[in-house]
Amino acid sequence: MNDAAKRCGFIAVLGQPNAGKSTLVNAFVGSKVSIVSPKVQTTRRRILGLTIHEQTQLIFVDTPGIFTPKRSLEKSMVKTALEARQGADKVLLIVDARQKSFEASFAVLKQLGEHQSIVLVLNKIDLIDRQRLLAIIQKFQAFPQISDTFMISALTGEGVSDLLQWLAVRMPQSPWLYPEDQMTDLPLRLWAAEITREQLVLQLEHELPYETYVETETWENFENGSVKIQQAVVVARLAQKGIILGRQGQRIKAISQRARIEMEKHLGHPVHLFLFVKVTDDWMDKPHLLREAGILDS
Ligand SMILES: Nc1nc2c(ncn2[C@@H]2O[C@H](COP(=O)(O)OP(=O)(O)OP(=O)(O)O)[C@@H](O)[C@H]2O)c(=O)[nH]1
Ligand SMILES: [Mg+2]
Repeated sequence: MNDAAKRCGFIAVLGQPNAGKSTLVNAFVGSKVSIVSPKVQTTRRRILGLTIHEQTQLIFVDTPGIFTPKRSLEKSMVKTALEARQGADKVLLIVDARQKSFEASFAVLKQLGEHQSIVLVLNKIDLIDRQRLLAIIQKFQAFPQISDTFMISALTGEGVSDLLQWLAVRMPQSPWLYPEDQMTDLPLRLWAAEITREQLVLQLEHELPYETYVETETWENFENGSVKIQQAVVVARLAQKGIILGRQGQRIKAISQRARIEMEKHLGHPVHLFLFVKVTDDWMDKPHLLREAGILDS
């Protein structure tokens, strides 16, 4: 393709926790680059999802949800989200259209300010009736920074390709910044850690200690194509170890099994996954450990 015809740009994907940001980025990319769960604060770091549409390479920046942070991990997550706007060619604000009150979304809009235009994306329209959508759109009219509004379901895919097409032709002319077949900037070791964390979130639900994170300790590729991955599930207190292990280790076994299947699905070859639990006191208040967990960049 003629380089002069190419386009490439960054699209920041912002919104409250649980709005469906990661589901949407995965839908754009057509693969699970970012983990998804029914719980808030699933995404803890900035993750790029890359896709090509005709002459355009679109670089979606998935972010942690924006909310009022209290703990240091939360503060760094919200900071990461707000910083994703810098240098973005378009900013999408994903809003869960099913919410009863939109006050929290209005607060996010106020926080984002008026200097950068925002594309409002009402998500989860599969869950509400169309009549309500018009009334919701009217509620957002008080914000002049909203340049356009889309209504989508990231889960069913409704409206997603229209939005992709719309974004693609609005990206600046530029050579592509990433190789054509690359889907994310996340190194495989971190991606695999995220896949295991997704299973922890899904299988432990409210029992999962907030502080838990996963670290890939070793990664060995074998000649027959299979891979051996050893990961630590890091918890803050000894008492939390038992929650992760479950009775006779049944829970960690189930987590490991599901995570392995997910990894194999995406990697396309057999995975031997070994999980163990490690206790590290109060890691969330220690910047060097936050950095190790990929939450602080520098
Ligand atoms: N019905 C329906 N559910 C959706 C839709 N989009 C996302 N979800 C669900 O909403 C939940 C949250 O989705 P995520 O993609 O993890 O949300 P997020 O905005 O990335 O959340 P954080 O990372 O915590 O900020 C999951 O259970 C998704 O399956 C949608 O269009 N329709
Ligand atoms: Mg997310």
